[in-house]
Amino acid sequence: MELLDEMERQGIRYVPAREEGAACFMAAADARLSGAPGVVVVTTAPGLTAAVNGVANAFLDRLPLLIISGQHDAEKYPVTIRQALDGHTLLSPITKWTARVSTRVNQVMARAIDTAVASPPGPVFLEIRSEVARASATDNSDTWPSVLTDATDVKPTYTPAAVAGLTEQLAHSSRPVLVVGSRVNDAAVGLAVAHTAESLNIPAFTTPSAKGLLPFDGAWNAGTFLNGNPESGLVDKADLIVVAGFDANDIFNAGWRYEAPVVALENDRSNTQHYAPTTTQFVGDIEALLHAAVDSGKASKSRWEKSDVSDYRAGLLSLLRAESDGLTISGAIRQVRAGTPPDTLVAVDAGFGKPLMSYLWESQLPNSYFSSHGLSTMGYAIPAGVALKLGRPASTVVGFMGDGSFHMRASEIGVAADEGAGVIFVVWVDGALAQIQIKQRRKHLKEVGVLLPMRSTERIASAFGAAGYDVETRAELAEALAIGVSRTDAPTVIGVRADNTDRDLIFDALRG
Ligand SMILES: Cc1ncc(C[n+]2csc(CCOP(=O)(O)OP(=O)(O)O)c2C)c(N)n1
Ligand SMILES: [Mg+2]
Repeated sequence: MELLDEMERQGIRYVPAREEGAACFMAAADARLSGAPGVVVVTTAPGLTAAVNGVANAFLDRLPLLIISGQHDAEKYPVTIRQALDGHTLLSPITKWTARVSTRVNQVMARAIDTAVASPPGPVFLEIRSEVARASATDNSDTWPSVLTDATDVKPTYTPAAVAGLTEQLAHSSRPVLVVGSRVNDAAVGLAVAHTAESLNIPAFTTPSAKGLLPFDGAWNAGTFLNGNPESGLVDKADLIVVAGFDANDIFNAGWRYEAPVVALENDRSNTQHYAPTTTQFVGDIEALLHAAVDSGKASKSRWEKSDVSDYRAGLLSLLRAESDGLTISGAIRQVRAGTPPDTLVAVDAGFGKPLMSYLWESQLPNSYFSSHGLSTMGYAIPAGVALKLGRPASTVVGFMGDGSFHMRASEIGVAADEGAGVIFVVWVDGALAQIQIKQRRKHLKEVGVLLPMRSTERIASAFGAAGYDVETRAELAEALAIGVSRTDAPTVIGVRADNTDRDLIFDALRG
């Protein structure tokens, strides 16, 4: 309470979420959008336990977050029973650092912020005991600045040997592919990858969290690499896989499918996953390394044809039933894309629609596709969508989710309504936890606990202060979407009752 009081005095905007996990999703989305750590303030014990899902999301997606909670006085803590929990032990597996803030507050904050943003970034937990919250700082912010505003990033460089090594790998390959992952969150690296792809005729993919880093209409942009069935049609033919900043936190869990050698380009040495069988790793300035490799002129054009990529992408649309005349989820995704501006930001929930969004949503700008990648938790898209709209009010923001996620998190729509955030939420209303129901069916198990009531989206939305629509046709979707795009200061919720007859076929096509 002392902290909130001081924040108000300092003019720091506090957005009250309805629940702490949602607050963490908001802060993590804001962190990724802005590049600065997100800050979440929660109450002691139950505030921390409720936040756990959101902290785990930031941990697995490597997003910098400060989670600040209160704690009983040091004198009382050992004998307090009610609402006394050891937050450090609770959060230690899902944070980079936990600390008890002392009155050397500037020094502690500097360490906390640096720890949260250092590669790979992640959450830091700060506990402020009551007596510290009431005390004055014993250090001073001139000597101990919490943020080094004049810190200069000296880019790592690459060696001539690295250029020669990468060039040689490319020169010996007749069909390489490129895959860009989430550790490259830098538009310049995306452009260097695209330049390499264009210069040497190499199909280039991004993993879902790196969507938008490659120019979306480039002839060599092969779309999304999810470690799924569809793209194996192309990648199976590759004799070299060059991955840049590849992180396995946002692809299907299936084991690595390919036998071609993997060459990894990394910004630093912090990627220790060994998920893909990497034979060679080059660490340094990926952008400069790729440009130097292309400019060396020693790697010639591959044997891929542009039609290999365009045929693959056209096949994907028919595989995922994106061009059916009726209202399928895939078709609706494409319809929403066509009806929203290029710089639209999206937040995507776990569920049957998530891989469809990964493959089909065309992100036209870097850092415009948000999801709970690593944790893949339900209940993400509403709070993340609200944070994106608050962070970038001039952009259209769309949150996509199943009805299970919607029922889990609907109360956070009230935050969008209260804050005047004109987010559009698209809900796949199918009366089921479909992603689980399909798996039960495939294993010939009983379908237990996977049915939901087909609730009215209009009524749930209006209960939380938003306009809601239930749509069953493409024309109704177009109408509701146009209203949502034009309403910039209040949320709109569109319940899409899609034709799901091909759902099991699509699931098979994705995962095999
Ligand atoms: C918090 C959380 N609980 C459970 C799951 C497991 N899970 C993944 S998808 C899914 C079903 C989602 O249902 P819905 O939101 O209606 O989407 P649908 O698959 O029906 O399109 C479940 C239960 C999860 N990812 N996150
Ligand atoms: Mg559902």
